Amino acid sequence: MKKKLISMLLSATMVAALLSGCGGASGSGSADAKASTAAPAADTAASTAAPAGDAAASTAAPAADGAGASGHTYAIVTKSAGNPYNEREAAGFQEVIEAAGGTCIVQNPESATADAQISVIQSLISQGVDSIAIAANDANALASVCQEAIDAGIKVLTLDSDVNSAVRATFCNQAGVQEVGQALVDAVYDLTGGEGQYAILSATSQATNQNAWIEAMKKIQEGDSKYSKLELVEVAYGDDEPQKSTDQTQALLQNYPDLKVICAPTTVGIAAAAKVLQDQGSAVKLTGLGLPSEMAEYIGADDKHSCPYMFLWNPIDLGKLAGYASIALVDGKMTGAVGDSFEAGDMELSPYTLTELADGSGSEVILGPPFQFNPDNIAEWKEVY
Ligand code: RAM
Repeated sequence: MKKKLISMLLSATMVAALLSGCGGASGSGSADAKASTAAPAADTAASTAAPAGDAAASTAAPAADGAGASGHTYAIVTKSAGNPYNEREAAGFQEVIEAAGGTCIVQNPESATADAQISVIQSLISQGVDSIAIAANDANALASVCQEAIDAGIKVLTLDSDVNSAVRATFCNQAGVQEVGQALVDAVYDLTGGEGQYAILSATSQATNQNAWIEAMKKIQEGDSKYSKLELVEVAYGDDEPQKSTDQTQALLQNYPDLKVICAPTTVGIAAAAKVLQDQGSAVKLTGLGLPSEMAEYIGADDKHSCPYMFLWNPIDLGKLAGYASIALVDGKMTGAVGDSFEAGDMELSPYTLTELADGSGSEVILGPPFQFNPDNIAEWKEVY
């Protein structure tokens, strides 16, 4: 236990160091890069669903196989700036690229829109980077700029939120869409007592990942009479902006006096909603996808806490996975075809194999299952991410 705590503190320090070296756009040539290359390669305590790992073994694990990364430039484009989830994702990516001797460019667009990403991607194409990993704000609006990048010889992949699968090699998916949808519907079922009104507070209306999870929730609900007494009254959009998410939460409370639960499948939305509900002493309960470090004060089983439990995965590991996938694509060790596999250093499930998307249109690689955070484990995990 002691070892685990030390390891988590190390991990938290590592993330802090990485975040401080990971501004709007950072090349690894800067002094900032030292912070991340000096950090330990990995840490089991920060791994997805394994709070009880033996940390000593993993901190001693070797860094990424750096062959081929040196001399190459790998970019990551997050959904938007100012979102701590995105910062952790980029930190994991940067750690892997720099440990392998590559140059990392982190781009956080000003807002969570396709337009903001298009101009950033166009500039990366002009710079002649070797790969671009994108957390997409829109599946289709980014298609032509992704094609432009591919035509320029750049490897394009996605993480967190996909584009149309025709215009990227593969998608680093944080968890199976069906698994996330099922976890959320079951949480809503549990917290409503199996019947009554609930609302969803999402990110942007175009976000591929949130839309896929919401679609999965609706299908699961429609397909099983167990859920027939649940009523989804509205899907509201807070655009992954704290203020808009706060306003949308207040509007939901006002418009639906019988509302029992809000489900927010976005770390920004859930944190904003948690504060509104807890400050107001509302009886409406909250669940969804949240960062433990932002949600710890709202998680609890009693009436004083707005969120009994929620889910997520390790965003640092998701960034790391995309880093390793980028290196493998640039090295020519994989093309993104279903069945391709790639080494991911000391990550728990390495080597990872690309599997087929549910609709058969392309490949994805899944980080792991969603993990539940509750009053029993939140104190431990809020230190990690
Ligand atoms: C927000 C973003 C991100 C999503 C998480 C759960 O930070 O919308 O894309 O994966 O929430």
